[in-house]
Amino acid sequence: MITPADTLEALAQTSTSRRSFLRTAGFTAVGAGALAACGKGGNAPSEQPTVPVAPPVATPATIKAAADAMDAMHEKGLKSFPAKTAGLGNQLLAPTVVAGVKVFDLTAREIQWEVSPGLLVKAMAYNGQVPGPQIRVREGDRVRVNLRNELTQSTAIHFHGMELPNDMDGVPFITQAPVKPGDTFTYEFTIPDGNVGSNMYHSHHNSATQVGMGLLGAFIVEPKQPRPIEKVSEDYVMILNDGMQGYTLNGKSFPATAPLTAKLSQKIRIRFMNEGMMIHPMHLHGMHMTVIDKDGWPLPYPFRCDTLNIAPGERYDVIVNCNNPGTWAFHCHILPHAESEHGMLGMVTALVVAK
Ligand SMILES: [Cu+2]
Repeated sequence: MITPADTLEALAQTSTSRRSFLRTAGFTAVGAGALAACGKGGNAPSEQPTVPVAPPVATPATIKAAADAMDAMHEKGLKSFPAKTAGLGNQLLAPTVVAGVKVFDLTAREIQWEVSPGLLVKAMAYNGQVPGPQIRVREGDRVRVNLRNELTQSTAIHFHGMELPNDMDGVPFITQAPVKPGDTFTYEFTIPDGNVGSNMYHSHHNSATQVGMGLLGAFIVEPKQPRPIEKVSEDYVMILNDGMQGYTLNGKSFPATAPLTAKLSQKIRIRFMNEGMMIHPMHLHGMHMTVIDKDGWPLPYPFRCDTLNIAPGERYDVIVNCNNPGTWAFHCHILPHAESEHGMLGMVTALVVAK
């Protein structure tokens, strides 16, 4: 696991070890834009750009040249945002309704996933998506999830935050046998009253690898009676992850992350979900967030903040009153998760409030 301390140390190393760090962390600072700034393409280690440094005897001209070269890399990265990549995760999965039961079919298999432009990583995915398809059900629904395992290892699904009968909890050797490669397992349950809000589903088997590689998704339960504060123009899900694919928001690293958009005065909801192994303090510029739910449970006293620390497994629901027009940076404030000398990377996106 890469810690922030490791990250800082790695960044302080020679360019050779920095290249290796960038590769293993799946860092995407060196996206197409940054590479283009150096007149190079691709992700081969030998093609990483060199960070400009002023020579030992610096003159105003060499200092300016080094600063200009670094700034050009930052500008290229930002100008390429939002960058196009193949594949989009967290797509709403419509159920088939069979005798009143909402049925969802999930197939787990290994795929290649484009996490940022040109950077293909090994992934384990439900239905070919990272994160897996978004499942949305309603309080009181009868739900069936058919899991087909096309991986080369066993797996299982845990419905994180749901208070289900024990045999539906999805933990191999505690509540069920592992679902072997080639096998199918069916989960079926009724959504308990009051167990609503932003929950998740993910593998609970070899999970540091399987969840890190993409076997996760949003499991959202809509309440029978929404609160007035839940009336919003847009309902965004932001799933954080930090495994072998690098620092990602909804399976993509900057500049391939998707911006959040709103019109002036609209209210939006953001459902933060941390599926990673590190904390991520998410910071919004220009406007505050009002935190209404923790782990799907309404807070008796919603509170305001601009930086919200989200620990592994946690979910927070926030409302943003988009009353400040402009393009606002929105990023993890553990800075190596968001920026390097090459420019912005990883857990960075923007909230765009149109006039
Ligand atoms: Cu972070």
